[in-house]
Amino acid sequence: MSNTAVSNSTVSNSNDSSSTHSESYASSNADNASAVQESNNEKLASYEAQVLDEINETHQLAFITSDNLRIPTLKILQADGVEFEDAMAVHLNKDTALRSFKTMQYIRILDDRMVAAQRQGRLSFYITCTGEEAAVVGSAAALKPTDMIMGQYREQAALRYRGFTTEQFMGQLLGNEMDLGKGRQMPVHYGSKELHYMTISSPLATQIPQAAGYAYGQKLAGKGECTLCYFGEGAASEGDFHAGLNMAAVQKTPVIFVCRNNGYAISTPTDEQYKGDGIASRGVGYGIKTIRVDGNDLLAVYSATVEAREFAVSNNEPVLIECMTYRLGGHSTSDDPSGYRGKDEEHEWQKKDPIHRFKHWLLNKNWWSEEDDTLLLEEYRTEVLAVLKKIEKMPLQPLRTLITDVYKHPTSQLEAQFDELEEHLRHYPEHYPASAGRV
Ligand SMILES: Cc1ncc(C[n+]2csc(CCOP(=O)(O)OP(=O)(O)O)c2C)c(N)n1
Ligand SMILES: [Mg+2]
Repeated sequence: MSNTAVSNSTVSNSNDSSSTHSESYASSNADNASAVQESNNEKLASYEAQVLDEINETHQLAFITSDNLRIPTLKILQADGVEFEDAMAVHLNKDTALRSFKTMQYIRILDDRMVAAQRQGRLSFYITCTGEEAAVVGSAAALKPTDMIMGQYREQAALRYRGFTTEQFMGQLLGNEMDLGKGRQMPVHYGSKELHYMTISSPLATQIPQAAGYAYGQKLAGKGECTLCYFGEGAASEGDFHAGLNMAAVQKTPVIFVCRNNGYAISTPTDEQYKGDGIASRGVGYGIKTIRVDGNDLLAVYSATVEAREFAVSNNEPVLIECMTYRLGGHSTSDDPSGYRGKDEEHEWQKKDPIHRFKHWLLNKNWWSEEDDTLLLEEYRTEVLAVLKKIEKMPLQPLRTLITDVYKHPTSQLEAQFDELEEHLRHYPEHYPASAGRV
């Protein structure tokens, strides 16, 4: 296979400013996938031989460029939901396939409705997973339920896959008495001890070294569990990304790093974020087993994560999966993408919708029908709207939860501050109507 094919498949991650994330990504196809892999393996082998093997010295001056390492993208499903002819065999059973599909459909509806609720002033803030559902659900579905998940903030679909309820989502979004986090966090900072989903903290990339450390604990515990850590390609510019990957590699900890490369960090496109071959090439740099997959192809993401999990747990080693995808919505409800990207680009990616693609695969297998789909969507829409109406009437958390459950007993300083707070609210009730009424 020619080098052109190799570089075309990954050129979006190169410094070629003439190509966009979407154009270049589309040009990859599975006809050349195995040849690309072969060619890539050869290159890797020769790269290792030349550079990594100390015995193999060179006496000719030669720099290594990013062309020496072009990582292909694993694709199994075409945009119409038909598997590529030469695609690897996929082992996804019907139950997991349907649960994954329903989770994606549910999250799409939840996201749409919550954005609408924010526009109506019923929520203060929201972040959607729209367009990235397969990257999140495909990876979460490959885990054991007791594996830890550490997310960034756009992975609510993984939490739903594990059974987070509509009441729990909305309790958190409204910070009311249904909220497991007791109203202490901004909306979308979900967490569930029961579902092994670490509470989100939005300072970027902090979850990455934490995941390396948590997985180190799992290795010591020896129960065959691992941690899956999500982050965006923008977060991979943080120092914590490098510290976390290096630590996981050196300490040999069973952590699966899943980068959602969705083309943007708020308004910053990937070609202003990095110059090398995406995020995957960095995994190789840290000595981590790495793969790049089509993040809009649930079968590719699932298959890669199954293998990654098996490898991580059997060898106590990290794995990096880079999912090439696209953030179809705004960064958050505070963002308007029309200021920094065109509609044409969005339309191109709408054609690659991960839900549409997987649905057609299910229809072709006769595991799903259009009637099933209509009923399911109607059921979810009704549920989401009914639960929102119910949950938004619930009272907020008692004010005192601000200081309880932090230390075993509130410290005298916290008690003194709380007294001051109550005093303040009594003085200025007009500025704090919701809280003051309950002091
Ligand atoms: C340490 C830190 N710096 C900056 C921010 C502001 N911020 C929030 S999200 C974001 C972009 C992250 O992009 P990416 O990691 O690609 O994730 P995506 O939103 O695309 O899923 C930035 C800069 C932050 N939360 N934390
Ligand atoms: Mg991003």
